[in-house]
Amino acid sequence: MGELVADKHVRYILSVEKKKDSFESVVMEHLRMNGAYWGLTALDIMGKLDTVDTNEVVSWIMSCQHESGGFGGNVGHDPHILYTLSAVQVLALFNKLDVVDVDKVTNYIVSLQNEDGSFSGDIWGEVDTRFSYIAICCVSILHRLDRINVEKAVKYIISCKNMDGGFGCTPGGESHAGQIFCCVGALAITGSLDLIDKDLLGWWLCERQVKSGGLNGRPEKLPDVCYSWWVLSSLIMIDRVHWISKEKLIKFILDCQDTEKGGISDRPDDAVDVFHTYFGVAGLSLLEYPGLKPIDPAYALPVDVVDQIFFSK
Ligand code: GRG
Ligand code: ZN
Repeated sequence: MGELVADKHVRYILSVEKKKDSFESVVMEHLRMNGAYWGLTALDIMGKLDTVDTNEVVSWIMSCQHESGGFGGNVGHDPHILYTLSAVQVLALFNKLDVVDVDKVTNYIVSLQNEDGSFSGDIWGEVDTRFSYIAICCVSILHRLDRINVEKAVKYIISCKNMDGGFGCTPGGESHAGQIFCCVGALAITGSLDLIDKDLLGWWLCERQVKSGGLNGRPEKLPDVCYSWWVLSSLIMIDRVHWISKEKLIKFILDCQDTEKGGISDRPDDAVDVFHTYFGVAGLSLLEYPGLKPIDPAYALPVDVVDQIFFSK
């Protein structure tokens, strides 16, 4: 079996950041904030965050903040809860949360909670359990969980639970591994994991492993490296990770590397991108692959960063 070519992945991530005119950068322009989170978190897990200029990143992030308190995907873009979490996560990576007006960001998140406990993604109102996770994760990092209605938020998430043990994006929505990560992560952060039938959900999740060792996001779908994050983190949070073959999954992820130019793709022989490079490296970290920092399955941040947030006061 091959090895993780970490040095090449570091070089790949840094090169994408520099090549602002490349195809990938143009496509990513509107979600640059998410891209920054993926790339920088991957670098941190590989122990190479010090190759980036902290002040440059922090000042760019702050220039993406809107007067409402939310952050946009890039300078001058409209704020959205998706980018707001990424901005807060990246500031946490650099231990720079003190530059942000915590109450201003919190007020933006609080303004997006609906009467039924759900969260909208922005002023346009789309509701999704992704936004419940993001809101809860974000205010928790900011030590402001008490500012949202946690009881209602949890109740809404539970209303999105299906008979198969999984969760969808809204009540009645089909179970999907991405939404399951969001719901399990939100329940983990709020201390509500006892509301999950762990054996039932664990069964659905471990059935996501296919012959090649990779994981898919729903029955009958193709495996994809990003589910090494969505599925695996969920299995860890409910204590059922021993229900899949770790060795086979490690092999699948390593097979998705571009061992010459660096980067990781969704499945073997596809083109690499920063998103799957992050999820591949994060998945390997969850699998305790040697040489990588451990990552927290609920906050999606390195464990030392989470410890810094909660235990440094
Ligand atoms: C901090 C890690 C982190 C996340 C923030 C944005 C977010 C919260 C969570 C997204 C969860 C989600 C819905 C992930 C799924 C992404 C994905 C690969 C969607 C593709 O779905 P389909 O149905 O693909 O197009 P399949 O694999 O089913 O063919
Ligand atoms: Zn994917």
